[in-house]
Amino acid sequence: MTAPLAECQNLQAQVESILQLSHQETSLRAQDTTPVQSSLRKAVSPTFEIVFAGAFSAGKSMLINALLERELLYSAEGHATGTECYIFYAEAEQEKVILTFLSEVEIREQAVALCQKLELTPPSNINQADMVDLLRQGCVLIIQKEGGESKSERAKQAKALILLLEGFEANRDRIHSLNNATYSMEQFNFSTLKEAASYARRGSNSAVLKRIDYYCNHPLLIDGNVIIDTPGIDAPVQRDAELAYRKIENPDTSAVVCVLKPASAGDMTKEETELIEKTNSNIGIRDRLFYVFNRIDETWFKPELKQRLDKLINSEFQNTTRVYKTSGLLGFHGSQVKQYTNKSDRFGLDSIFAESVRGANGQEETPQFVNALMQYCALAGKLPPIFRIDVRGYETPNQNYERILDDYGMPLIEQLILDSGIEEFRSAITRYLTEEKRPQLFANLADDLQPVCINLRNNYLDKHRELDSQPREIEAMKSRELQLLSKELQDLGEQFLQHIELEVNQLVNNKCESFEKDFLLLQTRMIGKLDELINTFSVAEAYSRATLSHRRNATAPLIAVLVEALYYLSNELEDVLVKSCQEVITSFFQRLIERVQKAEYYSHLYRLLGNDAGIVEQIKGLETLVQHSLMDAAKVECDRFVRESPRFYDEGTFSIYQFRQTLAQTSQGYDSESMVQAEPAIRQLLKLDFEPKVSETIRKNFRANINAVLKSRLLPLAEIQANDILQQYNNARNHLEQTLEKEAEEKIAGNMRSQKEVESKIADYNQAVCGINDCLQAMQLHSHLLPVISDSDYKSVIVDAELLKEALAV
Ligand SMILES: Nc1nc2c(ncn2[C@@H]2O[C@H](COP(=O)(O)OP(=O)(O)O)[C@@H](O)[C@H]2O)c(=O)[nH]1
Ligand SMILES: [Mg+2]
Repeated sequence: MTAPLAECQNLQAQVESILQLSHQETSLRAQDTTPVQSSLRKAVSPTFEIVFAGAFSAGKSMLINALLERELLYSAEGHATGTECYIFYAEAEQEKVILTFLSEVEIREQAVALCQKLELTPPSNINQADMVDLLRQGCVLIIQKEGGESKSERAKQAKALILLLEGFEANRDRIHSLNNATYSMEQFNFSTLKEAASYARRGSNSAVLKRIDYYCNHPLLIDGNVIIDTPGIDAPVQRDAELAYRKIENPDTSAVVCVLKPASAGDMTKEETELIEKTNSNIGIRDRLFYVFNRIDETWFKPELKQRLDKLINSEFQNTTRVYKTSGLLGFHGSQVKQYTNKSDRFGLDSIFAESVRGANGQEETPQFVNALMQYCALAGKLPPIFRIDVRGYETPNQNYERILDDYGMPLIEQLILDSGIEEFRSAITRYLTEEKRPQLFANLADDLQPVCINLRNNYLDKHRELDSQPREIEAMKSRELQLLSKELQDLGEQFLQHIELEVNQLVNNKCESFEKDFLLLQTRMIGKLDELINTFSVAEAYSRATLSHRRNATAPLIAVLVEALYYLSNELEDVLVKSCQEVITSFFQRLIERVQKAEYYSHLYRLLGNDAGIVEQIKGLETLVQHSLMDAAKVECDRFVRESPRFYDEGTFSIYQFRQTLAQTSQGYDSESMVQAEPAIRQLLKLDFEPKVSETIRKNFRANINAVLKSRLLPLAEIQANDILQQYNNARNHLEQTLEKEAEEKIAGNMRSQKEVESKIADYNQAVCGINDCLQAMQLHSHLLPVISDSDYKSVIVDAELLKEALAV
């Protein structure tokens, strides 16, 4: 494995320290750093996962075999298996395989799904031999009827079901009912990767394997490269297809090889388009995408397919250079024939193809490769003229194969390999993995870091400059503060005025909750008092007061009793209104003073003057005035209660009716007795008279009075006071002179501290950036370097001062 460059060993910590510095700056918090995090992960990750994805039978597994020039993966016509294969690097003597099986439940699910497709009765229990046998027979029948196991989709599915059932039977003791059992190669007594791979490649075994991990000695896998073979994106078992998509969307996936089928189908399928869209949206993958149009051999003898493919590539894939056209089948087997066969084993018919040659009834079958090669040889114009090949109709394909290879030998195979496009694909992916990958991952990281660094750098420089522009001398700082003083005083006065205006406005518009609560209490008290007065009103007492003031008379009229009552009620109510009003106003001013004292201008004023310029005192003085003026208003208001309601005696009102009734009652005799007996009627009469008057006062008149008084008193006061504050310039100046010295000292010290902080952050930043740049330079990525902050970017003032000192000293 290539050792990571020494210069890049601290890369992760350095990048993280840049991110941390960036997070510390409030102004940069909104910046999205997820791209940096994701590209950092890729750059430092020990593994680089290359996922092969595509439709089933596109030739993914074959392509991987061809890439590694080894028969590792199961590749066959027909049913798509859900096996996921990982191929990791291993030293030659440490090659191994780890096998993970499907659970019995998963196998049954697949069996049921296939039965449904084939319209066979699904097995209730796949452990029951007779039931399984019956199914197998059903499948054999289907295959016969279709004319062979690869003759139709239905035949292929029947074959798949047979393989699944066989695989289950053969591996019964290794398969667990619910969980996925995992075995090492040794547990199977395999001693080489080859043996284990050929076990896994057997169709029936492959059908029941969930995942295979190969550890394989191949230079392509060095440097953490992991090749992953996924089930087809169009796998009939939903879960298998999802597995493939999930792998593509996984952030750990670093590159994707899309193995596409249009060379044999003419067009991209819906799933293939979806695959390309999904890879494009994974930021872990970026442009690390390879498009392989496999099965290119099929276009050689179908010009229409070739045309459609060329058109597709020219229209949809013109933005990428990573487009390859391959024939995995010819490339892989060609290289196997070239490496491992010769005339003595009939160019593989007796060795590498022996298994597929061996027919059921002693007759030889034709391997897929032989058929494909014959087709290739028969192509007019495809081969250079030195190959004058004669494919004879009277010989079997295998005989033709043996003879042709005998005649033309390896040059023909080499031409085939060249035409298969496999070498070109292999060298492109090898170049990418060994030369381009690392630098590209680091370049991506650098590019993602660039904006973060630029922002951070600008932020530090701005802060430093801002602090630099602050005065450094106490005298300078003082004079700056004093310059601002007059404006500050003006602003504070203005703020006070605005505050008072706001308070008044809220009060007038019934928006001050506390005041509304207080006023409601005043209203309830008045209404309560009126009720109490009427309910306890004594006619006897009023009568005796009336006769007392007319000594010559022994009797008094009803009107006299009523007059006494009017005075009595009015005066009692006045006491309540005056007292309640006092309370309302007291608490209003208390609140106002509290709010003023809490306001920012108030403490600011204190800092400038050492006092509040008399604000609170003025407000308190105003309170007394307001109290007096509202007390007078309350008295006037209640004094008017003495008069009857203007409509009281109007014809047709209930009050005049009540009055006549009462009069009729009191006229029964001339002693006090008749009067006292009419007490309820008199109380009723008083109620009729007073209720509207009191209501008018507390609901309308008096509230309007309060509003008017407060408004007309408070606003002028605030204006005068605002002006007063402005006039405090000399006082403020005197006061500030004393306090500023200390404040300036603190402020300068604070600025120095902040500046030191910024400088120390700049140092941290530079350290990280220099480290990263060393790494980038070691990777030859000179055009991706990140910006450092040099002394001259921010230290100019200090440096000048020092130079000056030195110059003076000389
Ligand atoms: N004609 C032709 N057949 C191929 C090619 N590549 C693979 N195949 C055949 O297609 C079938 C499916 O291949 P496989 O590698 O299992 O496809 P996968 O499902 O994508 O893994 C097998 O029978 C292969 O021999 C190719 O380039 N040309
Ligand atoms: Mg496959």
